Amino acid sequence: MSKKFYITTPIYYPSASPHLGHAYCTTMADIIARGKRLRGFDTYFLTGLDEHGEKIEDNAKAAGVTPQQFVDNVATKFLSLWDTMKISYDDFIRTTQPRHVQTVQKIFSRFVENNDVYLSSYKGWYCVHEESYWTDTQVVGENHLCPECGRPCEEKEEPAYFFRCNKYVDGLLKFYDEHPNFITPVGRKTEMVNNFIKPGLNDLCVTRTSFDWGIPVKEAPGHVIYVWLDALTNYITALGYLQDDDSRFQNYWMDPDCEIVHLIGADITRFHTIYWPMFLRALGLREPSRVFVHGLMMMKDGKMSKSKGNVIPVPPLVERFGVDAVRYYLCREIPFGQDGQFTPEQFVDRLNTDLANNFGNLVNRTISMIIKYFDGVIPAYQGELNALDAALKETAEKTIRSYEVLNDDLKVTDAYAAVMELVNAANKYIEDSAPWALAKDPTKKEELASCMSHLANVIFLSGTLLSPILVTKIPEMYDQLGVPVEMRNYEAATHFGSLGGVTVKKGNPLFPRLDVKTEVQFIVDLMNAPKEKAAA
Ligand code: ME8
Repeated sequence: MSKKFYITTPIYYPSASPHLGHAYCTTMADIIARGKRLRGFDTYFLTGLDEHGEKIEDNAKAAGVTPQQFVDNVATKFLSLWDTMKISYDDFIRTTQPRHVQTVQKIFSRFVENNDVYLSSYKGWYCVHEESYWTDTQVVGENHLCPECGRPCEEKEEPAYFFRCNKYVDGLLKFYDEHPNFITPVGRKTEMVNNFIKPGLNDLCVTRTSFDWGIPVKEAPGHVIYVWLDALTNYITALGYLQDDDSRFQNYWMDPDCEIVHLIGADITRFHTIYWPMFLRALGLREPSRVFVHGLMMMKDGKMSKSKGNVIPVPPLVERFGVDAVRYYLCREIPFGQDGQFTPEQFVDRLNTDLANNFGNLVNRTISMIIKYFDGVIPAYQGELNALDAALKETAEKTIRSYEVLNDDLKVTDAYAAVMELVNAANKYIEDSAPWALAKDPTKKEELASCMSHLANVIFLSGTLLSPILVTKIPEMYDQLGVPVEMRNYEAATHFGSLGGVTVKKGNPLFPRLDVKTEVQFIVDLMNAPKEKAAA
């Protein structure tokens, strides 16, 4: 039976158009999901939108449309971006869908029945932007600024239901201890414990009466369910929890051996690592295996965000450089789990160095040599003839192991860096083996054949390992290398030496070299376009 893997992204607020920051998280989730599918895991990949809450209601009002019209409009932009980025999600949940709304109401009723929530009234500092209440000690300075986004909070009092956090806090700490990998990177766990749990965790306010755009509480007319309770449960409602067909929920969530990973940005760690496990406990359900906190895409002037006006629109970037290049940049340039700064120079440099000079060039050179020396037919693999062959094969096999271990540990950037090291090693192998010299000596025909077959097999392997990122170029590479359709899979590619006797076909370079000056200017213009538009 194949191993199971369930991965999710945050469900984004459709309050504005998506940008490269959103694309970053979803693309990384996609690369991870495709990597698991490639290796035969039973994989399910969920993304979607968090469509309720006061912020959406306010935005819709400002735009002169209903909240539903507003979110329907922004949803098409997200869907179109995921199409552009070739995101292979299995489901796209929107929290306004009846399947979600009805299930959240059932979940809330369970909380009422089990005495996990109680009715009281809430007074606190509310940040509309973060959809969060803060206490007197959490708001910053005299103006009561939101500790998360720095905007002023407003003081509010309203009747509300509260979730009994105290009932679950000890269990949560025990769970952290028993599952040291639950929050990654680990520094984030210390932050949660010291900043939120140790100072004393208040019961969480889980309904609102001050606005309407939310899921109504059946037990209390006038109350809508707090957007974070509504949002977090998407991870189970999308699988069919408490619905007629709950086969996916049973297959993934209820299988203790299924690895469940939530990918999130640091801004929403508190909700995912404190409240979400508590809600699950209250429902008698298992916790996710891991909450992986990825870094933020930064610009020179701070976090890339719509409100800062420093966002990079994705479609023109993809149109110019290709979707594979943008995906590769995101995965390889920003160490997964750390913040990364976008600069046009590094973007162009990364593509030139890794894709054009290193990988693309290896493919090009090898195919040209096979055409020149063997009429285009890849010699059958005969084992390793010399020390150089043996060393290359050993590196290839080591790479497969690292790729699997690093990917399984979500060290995704390192996993792909390891593949690039193999590609580097193959380029160096060409220099060391000097096939042009072997070709001049008729007694070296066998060594020349071995050299070509080693190169073709390293390309077959490294291209396949890169296929979760390079989703359009690897099929092209397979065509150029003459890989039969039935061999375009992980098993064949990791069986070193399986490729031989097939005919290569010279095609266009997979990744043409970019002119640094022209392309940097193109991106700079793209970055300036919104500012110019705003000024006009
Ligand atoms: O918080 N760099 O939605 P949201 C990297 N609806 N990632 C970024 C980013 C950047 N500059 N900007 C945004 C919400 N993100 C809730 C989530 S989940 C049950 C509910 C990514 O639209 C990052 O993953 O504000 C961050 O956590 C998420 O978008 C926040 O999206």
